[in-house]
Amino acid sequence: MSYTSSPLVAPPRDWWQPAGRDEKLWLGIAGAWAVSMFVMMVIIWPAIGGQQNQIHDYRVDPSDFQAYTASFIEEHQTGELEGTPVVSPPPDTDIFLQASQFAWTPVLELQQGETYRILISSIDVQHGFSLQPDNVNFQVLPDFITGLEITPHEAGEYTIVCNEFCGLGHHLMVGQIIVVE
Ligand SMILES: [Cu+2]
Repeated sequence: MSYTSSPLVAPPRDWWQPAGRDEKLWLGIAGAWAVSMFVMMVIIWPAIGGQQNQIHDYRVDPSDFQAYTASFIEEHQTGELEGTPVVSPPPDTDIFLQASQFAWTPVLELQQGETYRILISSIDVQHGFSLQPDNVNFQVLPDFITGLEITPHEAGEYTIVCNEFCGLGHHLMVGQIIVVE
């Protein structure tokens, strides 16, 4: 009785033999695929379809950021939505969006077709900015501002969800951007 195909028997020790033809072929395909994905990520995607967000990063003290957001709200508040201030800023001002456990402050009301610069930061722990139903995603960290340049092309209500687990109320952390015509 032969046991050569049993998993208990070590396979023949021939790993030092030169790679076979099909092995070389698969390595070649995998290598070419990796290079083409890299080229797509760095060159094709940003160039075609505008899928790369314009992001500028700055350092900030969380308590300063909180103060900037408060004075921004004071200056441009136009209403309130379920306890959160609604702000309608002109396009040429710096817009502040503050992430905290467990809220996005304020609700932003923006004009369709205008270009805005939104400065986003956290005043406590790490959060994640995810704009629904559009596919805009990035991390929001205390001490750093993420400056996002956006031009909303379609009117409607957009939801911001936190996609980085930030504590017990994480699932309640929902904000809003309203785009009006
Ligand atoms: Cu969060």
